[in-house]
Amino acid sequence: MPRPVTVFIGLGSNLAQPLLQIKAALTALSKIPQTTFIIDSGYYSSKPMGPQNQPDYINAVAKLTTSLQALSLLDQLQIIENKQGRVRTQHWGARTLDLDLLLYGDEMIHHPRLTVPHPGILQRDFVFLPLLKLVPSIEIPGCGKLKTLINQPLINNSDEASMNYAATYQGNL
Ligand code: A4P
Ligand code: MG
Repeated sequence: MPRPVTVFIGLGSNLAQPLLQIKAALTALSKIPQTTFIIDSGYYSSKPMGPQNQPDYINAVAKLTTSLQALSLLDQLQIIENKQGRVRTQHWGARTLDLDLLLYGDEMIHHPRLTVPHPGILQRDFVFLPLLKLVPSIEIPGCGKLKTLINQPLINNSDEASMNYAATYQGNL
């Protein structure tokens, strides 16, 4: 059995009772084979990134350890998304559940199905705020300390980052 790897999953929902969707997804994450649920960040509300004619989001980040390979973990995440009624329509459009593999140990993965670290981490406050809440000193492989990176003006001037999604901590609802 390979040594467990610490991973972080980003959760997002803005349809069909988003808070319940996120709660159900956290329960489902805790049942993934060869995987242990460690902690979640609590819930954050945020304005939509992408098309604005969609409801606000609930976001969270979960920390797990797993003995699954990264692609097998992605398979499990997609099974959970599909079970919770995810239909892929518009890019960045409304969804019942989005599960992103943010970090897989200290690995950098470039695969047609999987890019890790997730390329949106630094630009999305609804991802980096919960991540920093869980691990204030967290490092992004290939980049450096997250806390330092999000304060660099170059990164925060990119198109996506020029929007502030105003992620707001809602506690453990
Ligand atoms: N894929 C590659 N790398 C990864 C990864 N690290 N984790 C591939 C998960 N999947 C990864 O994803 C498309 C494909 O990406 C997958 O099949 C997988 O093989 P998708 O979720 O089907 O496609 P998408 O939703 O059109 O794109 P994407 O990039 O996943 O959307 P995002 O970036 O996740 O953004 N606004 C707020 N406030 N909060 C949100 O959570 N989320 C989105 C979706 C838009 N606006 C939002 C939020
Ligand atoms: Mg996604």
